[in-house]
Amino acid sequence: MVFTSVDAVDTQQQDEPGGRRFPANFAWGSATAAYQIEGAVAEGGRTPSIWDTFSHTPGKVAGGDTGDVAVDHFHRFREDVAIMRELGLTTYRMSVAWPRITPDVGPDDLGPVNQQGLAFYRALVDELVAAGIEPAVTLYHWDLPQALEDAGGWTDRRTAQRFAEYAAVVATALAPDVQTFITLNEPWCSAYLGYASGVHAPGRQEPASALSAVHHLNLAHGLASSAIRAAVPTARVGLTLNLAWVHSPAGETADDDAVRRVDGLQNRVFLDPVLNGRYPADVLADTSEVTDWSFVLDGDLELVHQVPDVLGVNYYSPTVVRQWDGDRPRETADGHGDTSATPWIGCDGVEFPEQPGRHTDMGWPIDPRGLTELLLRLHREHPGVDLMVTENGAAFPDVVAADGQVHDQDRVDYLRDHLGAVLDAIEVGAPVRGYFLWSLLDNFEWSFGYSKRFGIVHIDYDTLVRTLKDSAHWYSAVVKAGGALPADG
Ligand code: GCO
Repeated sequence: MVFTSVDAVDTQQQDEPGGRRFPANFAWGSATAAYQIEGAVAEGGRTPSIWDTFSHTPGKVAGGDTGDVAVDHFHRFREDVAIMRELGLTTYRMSVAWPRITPDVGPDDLGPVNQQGLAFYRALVDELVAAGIEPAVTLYHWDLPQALEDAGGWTDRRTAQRFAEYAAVVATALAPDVQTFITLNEPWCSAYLGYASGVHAPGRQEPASALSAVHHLNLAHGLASSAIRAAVPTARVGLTLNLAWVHSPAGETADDDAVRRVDGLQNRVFLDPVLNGRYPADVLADTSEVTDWSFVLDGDLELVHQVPDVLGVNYYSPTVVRQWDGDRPRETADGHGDTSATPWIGCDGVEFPEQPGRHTDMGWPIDPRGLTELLLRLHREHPGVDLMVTENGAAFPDVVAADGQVHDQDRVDYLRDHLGAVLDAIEVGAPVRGYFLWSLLDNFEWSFGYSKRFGIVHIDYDTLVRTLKDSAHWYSAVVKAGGALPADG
């Protein structure tokens, strides 16, 4: 299948006139997530997730938006697959909504498997395969069944055990058409935004709970990896992390401690246990006033230590930090929303300064170098682990122009520059196997609701009409040219 067939980088292929080219068999896709696009929240036997509860809580999501209808992908998936086929995409990263599969799950019992829920994903996978598009399935993109949150959510290790059982059910049902199963998407967000800053579901502001969630999410990855490998020995198991390229504006040694703390909390607290079977000692020390980490039980690290066959990297923006001098108001431009509670546990001396230069509609600075740096770091520190860019993209305030088109040149520029950054990493040996653009469609952008547009396909939220943006045409041209990157926009 496409993810496994890139053996070596053929640097001879870079001699396109004025341009550069990706390796043959590089996987070209787009990514979405269930709650952000499906809608139909009460259909097909689905029960509520934490995002249903959160989005229906006044004041949590911009504009009072919810995922009740989203972009109605549940009913329009054939149209959406047809768009991907027209674009020439070779792969698609989608997620499965856990409450569709085991709607009656409780902390001690997975409950019956909902065949209607499985049938929806089966039909979607069949449609993709018929279109020549290889699905990669994320098992957890944040829609935890509400009943599990009511019993403690990710602060309770039983959630990790039930997750592993659910993962095996999905893998068994969708293999062999699906060969790549990504356990978790961005556990950083689930833990810190969900349980510390509270800007994401379930909206708790409890730092100790957030660190407990970090461990139980790591445990969930480990247990689910083992369960999937036992159920489907041929499966490729992945893990997607939103890793950060952390650096200080001037590279001053005075900022080294700030860089170390943020790198620990964002990157190493996930990478080290999963890839090396241990927690970083400095992170345990940095957070010792918040928790003694006694939720890590004997034997847990052996369970967590499941090296993924493919490590997914989600990259949008660099993370620039500085040591705060304590004399002036601390800058908090970390790109994760304003809140009275910080997601940065144990980072009291750190500030996140505003960045000069171009920003996306999320207010995120644009700097493609971070993507190259991240891929090279992973290659250097964890050689032998295949990499994929499982998300990369940008929000801009797109409008349909008088000619009926969406001229999103900002997004084209962003994509061209970031694909160039991926190529920079590949050319010096990073084993990057594919790229998934975030996102195929405009969609429910979590606490920002529908106010931020990440799609290469525009959605009219009144009519749900889909319109290909200029960026969709541009990306399609790159894919259809076999990964030839034009020198200009
Ligand atoms: C995340 C998620 C996506 C987002 C995207 C843009 O990173 O938050 O994986 O669901 O929509 O990243 O913020």
